[in-house]
Amino acid sequence: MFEPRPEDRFTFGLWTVGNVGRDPFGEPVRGTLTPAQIVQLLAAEGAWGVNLHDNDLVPITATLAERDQIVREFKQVLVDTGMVVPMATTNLFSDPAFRDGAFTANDPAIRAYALQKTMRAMDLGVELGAQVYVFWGGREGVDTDVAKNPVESLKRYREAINFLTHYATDQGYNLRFALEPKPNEPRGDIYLSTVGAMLAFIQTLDKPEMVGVNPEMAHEHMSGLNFLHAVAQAWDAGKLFHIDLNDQAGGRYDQDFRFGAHNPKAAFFLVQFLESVGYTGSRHFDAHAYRTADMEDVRAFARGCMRTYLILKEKARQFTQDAEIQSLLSEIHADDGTMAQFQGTYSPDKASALKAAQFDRVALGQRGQPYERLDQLVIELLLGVR
Ligand code: GCO
Ligand code: MN
Ligand code: MN
Repeated sequence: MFEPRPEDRFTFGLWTVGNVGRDPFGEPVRGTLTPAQIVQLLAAEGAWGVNLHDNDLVPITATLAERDQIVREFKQVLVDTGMVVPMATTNLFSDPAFRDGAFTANDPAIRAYALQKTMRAMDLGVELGAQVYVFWGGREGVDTDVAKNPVESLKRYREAINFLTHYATDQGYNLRFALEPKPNEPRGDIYLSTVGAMLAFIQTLDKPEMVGVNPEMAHEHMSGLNFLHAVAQAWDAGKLFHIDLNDQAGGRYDQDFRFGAHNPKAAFFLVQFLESVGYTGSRHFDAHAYRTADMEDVRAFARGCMRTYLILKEKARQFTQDAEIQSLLSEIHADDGTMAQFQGTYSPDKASALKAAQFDRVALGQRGQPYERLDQLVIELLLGVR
């Protein structure tokens, strides 16, 4: 039970299990794995696919000939392991050239270089089969607002995404863009910091239909926000093109914990949501093992992400089968239909009828809701005693 299968659509970034455990205070604790070794490890643990930044596979210093050979060999590894690459992205944050950002950098040459690098990385992603292209603006921000005008930055960001949607269309690529918000780290403040901000920005683009979001659990939690609500709004807008699953305690550094490691209850409601609405995209884990992990523990980390998802999916199924939970839910959602005359689409008649209606406000205010009982049932379900 809880063995991952390809239809579960579990993916990891090359950079996740490949994380060597460097942090601002310490050197790497694990050796570097080659992309081939990472793909083999993930395939052995039951993942469906692997995602990558251009430079996770092709070093930034590689010549065109080296690039082609690396890609050829990597494609063979994919064939050998049966793994797919559903998503690709650009590293626009590691190289010193991007110290002031990429699309929003003040230096026009850096903005142009960032566009060039992204077009090449899109070519690479498409060559590997990617259909989703992620944009995480890790350094698209400031450490001090004296550096950039925030409106000008949005204009630059918009211009870059527009340019790239036109490029993808011109090339005939079957690619959808997924913009990934984050509030901070590695910049003091990153532009378009939340899913809500990103959704509003998308509507200002030339080709909004091509662009959606890649919400990340840790990123919304870093802002103290409810990830489920962010995902639900993206879904409602038809913009949930991808998702980054991990975990994060509020008020901490950027932790990228194993999915469900910190807040299994929030993870449960998220899995329940994704499964019940019929989300068909990747379940992508953007997390990494604790710095204390050795390679065996890194495998345990990868297995743990997928197992927790599947366990929570099973809990979501039990939730729908649990008579007590379901009867409380029908009590909560009861509707005798008498209010329907006042609700739904506006009409002048409805509005006058509603204005004239009598409500017993005091009685309405006396009615409670059994959310304590219901929530405790959820807790007991999650704790395994139901
Ligand atoms: C982070 C981000 C990244 C992106 C990745 C793919 O906090 O570092 O979540 O891991 O998701 O660059 O775009
Ligand atoms: Mn992140
Ligand atoms: Mn991410």
